[in-house]
Amino acid sequence: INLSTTVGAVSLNSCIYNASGPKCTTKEELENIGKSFSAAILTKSSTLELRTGNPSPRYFENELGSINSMGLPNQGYQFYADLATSMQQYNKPYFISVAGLSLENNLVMLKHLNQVDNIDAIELNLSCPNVPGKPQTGYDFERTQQVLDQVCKFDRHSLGIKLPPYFDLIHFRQMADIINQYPIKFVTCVNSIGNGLVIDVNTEQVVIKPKNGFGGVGGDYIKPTALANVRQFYLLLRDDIDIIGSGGAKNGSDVFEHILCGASAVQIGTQYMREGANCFERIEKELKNLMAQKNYQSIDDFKGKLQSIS
Ligand code: RRO
Repeated sequence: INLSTTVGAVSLNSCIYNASGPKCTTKEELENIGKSFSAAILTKSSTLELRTGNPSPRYFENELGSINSMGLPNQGYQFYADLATSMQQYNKPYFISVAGLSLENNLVMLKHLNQVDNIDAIELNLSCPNVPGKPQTGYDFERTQQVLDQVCKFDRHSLGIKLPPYFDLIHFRQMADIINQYPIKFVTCVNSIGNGLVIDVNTEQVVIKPKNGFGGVGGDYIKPTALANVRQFYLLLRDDIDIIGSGGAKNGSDVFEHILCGASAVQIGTQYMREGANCFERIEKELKNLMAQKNYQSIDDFKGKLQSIS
């Protein structure tokens, strides 16, 4: 059984890797991903300058998932660029996530990263929900078009975008019509569901400190929304744009569902945070077992082949 796949022009030995966010901020965390079964190394979203992020507690999880308002803590994009050569030792692609606080910042970062070797792709985050006063670009269609107009000029590295979840069929179509105009190589669906609220009944309190408890929701809570977004964009985007699934995948069966909806690869966020880097080997085994039961040899045997009820 072969789990190999592609993310844009980049080849991966397996279709499972880390989502940007959990445990991918420091050199040690990225090395850990390098040593694991993760098919790629994807960094925490980076900004022009180092950020310490929002005050703690800023992450909480329960049996159903997670809520976070990290506020983009990261070492600054240059740190992740400087790691690119040493990350080559792990013989897997190295992806940098970029989440500038302005279009101008994104352009500065992409222009510089364009000159750096050994970066296999950039995932431009258009969907951070947690920086007070900064709207999610992906919910502003006009703004998204302006951003893509500019960022697509820097295309030496494979460029993909990370989208927020959408909930209306018209919005899927509007966003797909915009993306289809640009040389985007992959689209990652989805970021956390923004500005949810998790409450502790005992204390009658919110569970995270920033923004009075409002934060991005991940894990089981969001799997149906993530699958719907993967499916919609798989059906609406150009054939040469790969869909990367992200949202609620914690076992082989969840990854299978994402691929059935059309994902070429699947990222693990909340479950990687919970379990650590051993999750990649476990989930890979589970996916292979499920494929064996179904007599599938490769991802292409079932990718996108979700059936409707006739
Ligand atoms: O750092 C964060 O607060 C954060 C980001 Br940039 C993001 O894209 N998604 C998220 O759930 N948290």
